[in-house]
Amino acid sequence: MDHRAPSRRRILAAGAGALATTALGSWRPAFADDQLVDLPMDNGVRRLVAYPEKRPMIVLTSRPPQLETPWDVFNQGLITPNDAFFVRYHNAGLPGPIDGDAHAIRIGGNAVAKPFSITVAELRSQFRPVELLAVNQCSGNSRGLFNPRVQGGQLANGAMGNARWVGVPLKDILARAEPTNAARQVTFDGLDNGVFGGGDFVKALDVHHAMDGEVMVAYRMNGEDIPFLNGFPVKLVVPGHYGTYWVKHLSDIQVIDHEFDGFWMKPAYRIPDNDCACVPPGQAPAATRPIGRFNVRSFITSVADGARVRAGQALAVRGIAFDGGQGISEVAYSTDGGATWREARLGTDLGRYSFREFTFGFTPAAGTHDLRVRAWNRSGQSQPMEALWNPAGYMRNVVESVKLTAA
Ligand SMILES: Nc1nc2c(c(=O)[nH]1)N[C@H]1C(S)=C(S)[C@@H](COP(=O)(O)O)O[C@H]1N2
Ligand SMILES: [Mo]
Repeated sequence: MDHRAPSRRRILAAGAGALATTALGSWRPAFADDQLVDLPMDNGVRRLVAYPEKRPMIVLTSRPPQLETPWDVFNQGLITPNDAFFVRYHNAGLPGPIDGDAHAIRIGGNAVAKPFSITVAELRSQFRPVELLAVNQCSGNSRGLFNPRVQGGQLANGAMGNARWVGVPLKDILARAEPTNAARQVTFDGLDNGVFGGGDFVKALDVHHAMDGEVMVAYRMNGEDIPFLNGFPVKLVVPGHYGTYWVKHLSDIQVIDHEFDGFWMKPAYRIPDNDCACVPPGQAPAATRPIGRFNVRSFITSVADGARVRAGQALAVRGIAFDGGQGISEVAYSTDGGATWREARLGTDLGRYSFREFTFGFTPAAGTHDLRVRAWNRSGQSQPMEALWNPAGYMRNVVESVKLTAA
């Protein structure tokens, strides 16, 4: 059992009780729906709360806000609405109010000839914008489903989303600073801070990745300003790569002549340095590398695990697949627990970084059925039938099982 849609989830009335206030000024949580959701894991009961600019979302932590997208959103369209897009922060020191035009980004470091500072208003007017549909997914998406369990945010499958990003290629911004031959990496820092001054969230990319023309400083998300909790006014978009690199409230970019080894690059956000990025449960990897591109995933979105349907009646089954940027080339489905497979129909190709829709028809006979989907990308990479394990609970991409009963 890998996920349940809301119809199947136990929706429980929440008891009275206030959450701690957040760093969001005078805002207090409003229990508009007074609902709880029960994710398919032990201790999976979470509160649904509507934060600023957000519909009721699954709360993992409230300080800082960490919000998971309710599963039914993924069946409503291939673009994840801004008010339903997941939220992840490491530190509770969120920025105060930000002027979205006057906010400045500094570009410097010991490997540029001409450091400069630019406001978001100038970024919009002085550079040619690009647009891209791309999935953002947390490295720890689905971590709560690991068996054996691992430490860290106990997420189900809702720490992912697909959005249309508009911004300026990082390459064009960096070029203005004239990187020198010594440039090795580029670091990215945002306005949020550790509460006691430590632990500031800083990430790094190799300079040739930063200059690939796809990495973008985005200022629009689905045709609107980026919601505050998703990084207003500017965030780094790193197509095909895990969310950890998508630095929010971006304020400082440095081109440096060495490999950055700040905490959030080392020891955090590293995976076993082998082909499967996995180790036998309970073991520590011999060597690690920074996490990189998404692996292949696919999900049925139109049928909830545990659903009951009419026997003999045709079902139109639908879902989503994505990968780290090769593009999805095939989705296979099974209605007998993986014994036999057939090819699903792929929907319109919205770009190799986007969710891709798939559909198939199925007329269940009376009894229980175990539906599975498995996707491939254009490099022939796919999903494991048995879940892989690593100590940090990253990159889960096992073939999911959705059980339904027809009567
Ligand atoms: N400034 C800042 N940016 C950040 C983080 C953070 O803690 N601070 N967390 C990262 C992680 S781990 C993820 S998964 C994504 C989540 O992006 P979202 O909150 O917009 O969905 O933001 C990334 N960017
Ligand atoms: Mo993340």
